[in-house]
Amino acid sequence: MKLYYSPGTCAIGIHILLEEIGAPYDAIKVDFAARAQYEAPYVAKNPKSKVPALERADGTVLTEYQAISVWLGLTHADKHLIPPDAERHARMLETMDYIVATLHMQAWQRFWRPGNFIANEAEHPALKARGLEMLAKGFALLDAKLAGKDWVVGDYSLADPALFFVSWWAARNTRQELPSHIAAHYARMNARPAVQRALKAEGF
Ligand SMILES: N[C@@H](CCC(=O)N[C@@H](CS)C(=O)NCC(=O)O)C(=O)O
Repeated sequence: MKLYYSPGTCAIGIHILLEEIGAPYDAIKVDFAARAQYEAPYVAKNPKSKVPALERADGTVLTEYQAISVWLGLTHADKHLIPPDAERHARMLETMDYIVATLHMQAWQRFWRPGNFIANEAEHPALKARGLEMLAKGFALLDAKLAGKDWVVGDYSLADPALFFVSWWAARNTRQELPSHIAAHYARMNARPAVQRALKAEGF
């Protein structure tokens, strides 16, 4: 397998899962500073010009955190990254969708890329502030759900690296104080050897 990533992005979530699974893979850096995601060699791999992308042994490429993580979880069932019961399986997907579709693509996007929403730069500070406000609401919701649990659905699952990357950006990039249960989850994630290996591989 080949993981296409750029350091500091949401691709860290899949990077962590690959380390948890322990199957052989190559991590291939896409140079965002050089805008390599928009150049022909990478566009041929992933026309969406995004990371993460996972190239499998047959040469096909899978994109989107949820699709890649579910595929990894199902093809490495012995690692127990997907809960066996319907309730927790559904709750895991519910949380992943909220993190990816709302916290990442709506809240963080407003903060990182206000120009993707409104061209008028005078409106960007308000848009960025709105992004952080949406994020705070999301963290408060997830914090309440984490009470009394070490991991998102009880046992460690595909949802935990997703929560990690949105928490990581808040803790590292914008120095926000995380609510207590999210902060404890973030500390537990940082203590996992797979997380340390993935961070180190990306230069952190
Ligand atoms: N919904 C996608 C989001 C992927 C995404 O937006 N990745 C960002 C990095 S965090 C990216 O590659 N951005 C490159 C660009 O927009 O130029 C997923 O969950 O995998």
